[in-house]
Amino acid sequence: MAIKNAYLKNLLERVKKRNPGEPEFHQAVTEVLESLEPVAEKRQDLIDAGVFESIVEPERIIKFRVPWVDDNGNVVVNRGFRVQFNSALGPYKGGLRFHPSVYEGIVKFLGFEQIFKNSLTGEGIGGGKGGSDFDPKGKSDNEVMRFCQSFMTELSKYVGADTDVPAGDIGVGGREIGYMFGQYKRLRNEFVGVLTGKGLQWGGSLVRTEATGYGLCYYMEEALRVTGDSFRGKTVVISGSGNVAIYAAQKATHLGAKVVAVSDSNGYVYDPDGINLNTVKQLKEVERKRIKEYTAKHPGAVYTEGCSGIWSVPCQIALPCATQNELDGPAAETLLKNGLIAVGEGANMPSTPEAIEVFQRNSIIFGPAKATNAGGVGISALEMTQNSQRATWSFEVVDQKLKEMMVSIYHKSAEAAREYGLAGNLVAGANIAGFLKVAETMKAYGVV
Ligand code: NDP
Ligand code: 2IT
Repeated sequence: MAIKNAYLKNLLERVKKRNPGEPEFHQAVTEVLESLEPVAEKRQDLIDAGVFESIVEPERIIKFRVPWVDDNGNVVVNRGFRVQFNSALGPYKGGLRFHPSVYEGIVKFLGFEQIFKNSLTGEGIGGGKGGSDFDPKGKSDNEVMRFCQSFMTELSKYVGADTDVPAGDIGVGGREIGYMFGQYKRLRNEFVGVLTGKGLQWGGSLVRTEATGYGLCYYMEEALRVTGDSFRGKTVVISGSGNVAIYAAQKATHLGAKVVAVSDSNGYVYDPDGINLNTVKQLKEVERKRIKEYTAKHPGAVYTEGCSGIWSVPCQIALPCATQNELDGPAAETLLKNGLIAVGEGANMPSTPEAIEVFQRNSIIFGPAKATNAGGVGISALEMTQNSQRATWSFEVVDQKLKEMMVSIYHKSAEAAREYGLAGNLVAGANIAGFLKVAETMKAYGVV
């Protein structure tokens, strides 16, 4: 779908020119501006206020050296980033990704998506993202600790409980958040909610660990429900085997589905009896091993090298929960041939534009990442609220709030799509609903 609106078309060209060599950022901006065409047509006031111009430009980008010493005494230098994209609705909020593929374009695409996602949660949080090209894989706990301490030593100058509140993402879980929180507390002599995803003894919220995966399933269950369907009795394929994938698998199973495949960056396992989540958790959360090892405990399961083959496993519901652009056009066609009815994105931007086109053309229920995976950051915002109040809410209370948030995000998106003449298009609906709240706020602030 090419942009026809002359103003948006020109803006997109300028974004590409101004941010060369950043294809993921171009992809994320293109999708949002395409969705916003009917808004631009109706709302000249937002164009005049400079909102479209401003929203594609980060408020601030911080880029820094992260030196640390490995177990052999060698000095290693990584690169750290924090993109503070938009603070119209509240403190910058978004995860930190530690993965060798991280560079400015990845952090910008994630930070840009985060603006609209965070708006959809209904909480007061702006959009940001950060990370490093550090690879935690194969590193000792001490190496990870030294890296995290060095990373936070620099990052601490720019973040704060009312300024910018990072959290986890790929390669950043409870262990890394602990090392970074400890270092921040030491440097600043302040015990404050500067990070979310903390341990339960030191300010973390119940349900934050489960929130992204559970939230994804709550959104998809609502999307299925309005068509008279549900997860019950469905076969589900989930890519990844990290935080999002594990808890998506757990909730899909609670809801009566059978999850038959999960993956990591090396390959995927297919278990016709249904994936045993205790084994996956033990392998991934405790032993930090490869998914390949799953078959040692479950001889009926089959391991296949190469992660992209997972989409050839027949299923009715596909939940991509690993990384960006992991599900392409041909994979979408294969899923379709094998009886697909719905796709819910747990990862950020996991489907390529070609894949989304295949799903939408064939009336597959397609839940886009910035709506479907918003439960993680949504519960992060509730962690911030609990920290401000020095309160601790029960699992049941937070889980109920998560459910309500995800159902509300689904309906907000569906309603915005209808209002702008794009009924059934949950991608456009999420982009429009997420955008409008930020845009009206930016307009109210004037040119700042
Ligand atoms: P984890 O690090 O816990 O798990 C990531 C999983 O994806 C691992 O199985 C990993 O395999 C796989 N993976 C990562 N990179 C690649 C790659 N390049 N190719 C193939 N597989 C890959 O991260 P999360 O579960 O937290 O994050 C997964 C996705 O969900 C990301 O897109 C993230 O941005 C998104 N997300 C996360 C949220 C959260 O709260 N954690 C919230 C919203 C979105 P391996 O171990 O081999 O690297
Ligand atoms: O992509 C995401 O929304 C996250 N990684 C979670 C961010 C957060 O601040 O909880």
